[in-house]
Amino acid sequence: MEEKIRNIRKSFNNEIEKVLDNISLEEIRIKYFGKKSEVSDIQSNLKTLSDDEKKSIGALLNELKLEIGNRLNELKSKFDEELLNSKLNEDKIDVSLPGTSISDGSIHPISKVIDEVESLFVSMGYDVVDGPEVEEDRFNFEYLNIPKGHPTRDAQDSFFINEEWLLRTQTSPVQARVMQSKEEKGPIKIICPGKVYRKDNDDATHSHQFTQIEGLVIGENISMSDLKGTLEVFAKSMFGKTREIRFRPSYFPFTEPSIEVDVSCFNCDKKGCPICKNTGWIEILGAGMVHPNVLNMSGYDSNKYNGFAFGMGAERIAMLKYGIPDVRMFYTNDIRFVKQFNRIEGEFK
Ligand code: 2U9
Repeated sequence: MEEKIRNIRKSFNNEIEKVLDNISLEEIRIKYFGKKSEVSDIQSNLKTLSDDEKKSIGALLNELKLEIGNRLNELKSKFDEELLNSKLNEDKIDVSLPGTSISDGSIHPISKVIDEVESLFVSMGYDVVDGPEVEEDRFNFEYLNIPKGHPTRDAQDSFFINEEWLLRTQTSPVQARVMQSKEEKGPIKIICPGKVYRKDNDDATHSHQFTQIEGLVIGENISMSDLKGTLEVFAKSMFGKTREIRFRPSYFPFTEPSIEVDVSCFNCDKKGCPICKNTGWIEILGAGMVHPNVLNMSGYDSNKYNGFAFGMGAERIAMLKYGIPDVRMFYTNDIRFVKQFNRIEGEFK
């Protein structure tokens, strides 16, 4: 066996001299250290030897293994380094070349409006809530005081999926869900932004899909002046601190009384201009005191609780704020359009 070990050493030393790369190095490693190698053979035959032989042959074998292992590792490091150096030489980097410029992304104007409205209302203690876009008839209509046969259902012309399910026509079902799900009926202060769908023919001012932002406040002794104060803060924050608001009577099934809210024209300050169609005022949203039927249907005692609600189209707010003439511009994915909103930051401040 001693002879065998000597021969292995000899042939390894011969062969290793001829190895020039990692591939042949690996072949040698398998040949000398693999399961079917002579080294492995001797190792497994050690148990057949006498105790003395085991000691001496075992020591020789360990010496050989150490020698071969060290040499293999040495060459592996050498070849790895050579490989790395040749790669570095091939891929020479000219650090003086100008870099590839990465253009800035832009936030879509609708997202900007949502972000601005959200942060304003959050600063006034509101929570932001969202809900499903595929909605049940009862949440989209019934619990909002729009029973089957109500004229509003026709006017809204909805995308029905089947008898019970539709694409929501407003974000109000989100508020209805919050009211219904409250185990202990108590105060609520939420805003709900999201996409809504109506069967409109698309033109400069209509889109079959648009974005609503609605708000709901429920509590005890909430008054119309709470609503007015809240909306005044909103109008000043969105359209400039010298803005005024006015209420006009309106009708929505879910609020009573219902109002439409105008803001004094930010372009002409009520003098009259094409933006306000010479009226000095621009309609920005609808609102009202929550209808007692809506409160009762969601388990609130309308003798104890009341509240206000408001709703706006984010597209309309963005069109006014940024002077966008056509609602379709929001949805045609023209990067040149979106890029313009990199520059505009709080221009009414
Ligand atoms: C609940 C109770 C009341 C939400 C309201 C409006 C008035 C409104 C329109 C503005 C322009 C929709 O985008 S638009 O077409 N919305 O005028 N929305 S009050 O009232 C609610 C909502 C939920 C439970």
